[in-house]
Amino acid sequence: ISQLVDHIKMVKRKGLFSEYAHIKMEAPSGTFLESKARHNLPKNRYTDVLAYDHSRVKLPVTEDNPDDYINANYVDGYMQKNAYISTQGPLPKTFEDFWRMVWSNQTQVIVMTTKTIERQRMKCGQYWPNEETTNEQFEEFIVYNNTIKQFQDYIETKLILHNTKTGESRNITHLQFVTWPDYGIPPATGFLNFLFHVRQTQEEATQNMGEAWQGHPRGPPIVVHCSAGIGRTGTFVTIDISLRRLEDISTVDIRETVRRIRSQRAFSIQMPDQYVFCHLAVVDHAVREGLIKEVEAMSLQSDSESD
Ligand code: PTR
Ligand code: PTR
Repeated sequence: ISQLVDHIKMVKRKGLFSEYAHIKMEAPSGTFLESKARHNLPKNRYTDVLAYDHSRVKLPVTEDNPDDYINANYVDGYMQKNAYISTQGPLPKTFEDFWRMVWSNQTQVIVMTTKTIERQRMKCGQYWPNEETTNEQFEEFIVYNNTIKQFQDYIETKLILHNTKTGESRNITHLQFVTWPDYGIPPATGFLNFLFHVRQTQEEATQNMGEAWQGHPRGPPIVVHCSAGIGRTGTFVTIDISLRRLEDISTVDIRETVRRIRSQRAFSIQMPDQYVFCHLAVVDHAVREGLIKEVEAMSLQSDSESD
């Protein structure tokens, strides 16, 4: 049976490719004026990956930092406004901005789906101290690395973010998935384990916040980034939203989910294979949880096909 499922998945792939091609053809639904402003250009990792004005994250303005721009957008989750912040891999020039964003959004969990260096190219700056018991200062913030724990496909680092201006410290969990090539797709099982680890961490962190958090019960925005903050980040967010919906009302609508995400973080999901992977991951999860049998998994695949 599993060979048959694989075969059918292969055949369906063509339909999903064309569905994705249609989504990709849609024109952007907003402007990128701040991203394109001359003084902000050096803050973009890629000249062609910009942040919509209408959903961009604005940094708190202070006398030392009069500028509110960072290449990051709020993205809604399943029945949850601003569940995520999708952003590019920080540049040395934007490390401080990144930590200001984490602080001002009360973020507790950072999801990183890239390695800092891939194929000998810098994909993301080393914006956190990556050795246990070391620390690093970024303007008014000191970041301490408390512990590092290795898992098969990812690394969990417990950080403390100290704000020297207010004297407060917060626990931040940094979860880095390390087996996902850019423009490619990750191992499904490893990816799902990672996603559920992220959720568990966010849940615990939100509980621990107690009164300090007054927003949605699922907590403050999770910061998600890869290199550009669109391909792998978009895939992560799509699957998380789709699984929430599946758990709640037993359906998925991956096409609409991707379109909605793209209306907040432009260009989310970069490769046809990533779009297909969203479907495969949902099916894998559903089979694993006994929500559907393998035979039904096939019809789920065909439901999500368009033409
Ligand atoms: N201009 C860049 C390039 O293609 O090199 C844009 C880019 C880079 C787009 C990486 C997507 C990328 O993948 P991800 O969003 O997964 O880091
Ligand atoms: N270097 C990127 C790429 O080739 O994928 C540049 C790029 C980024 C091109 C986004 C197009 C993009 O938009 P869309 O995903 O809507 O095609």
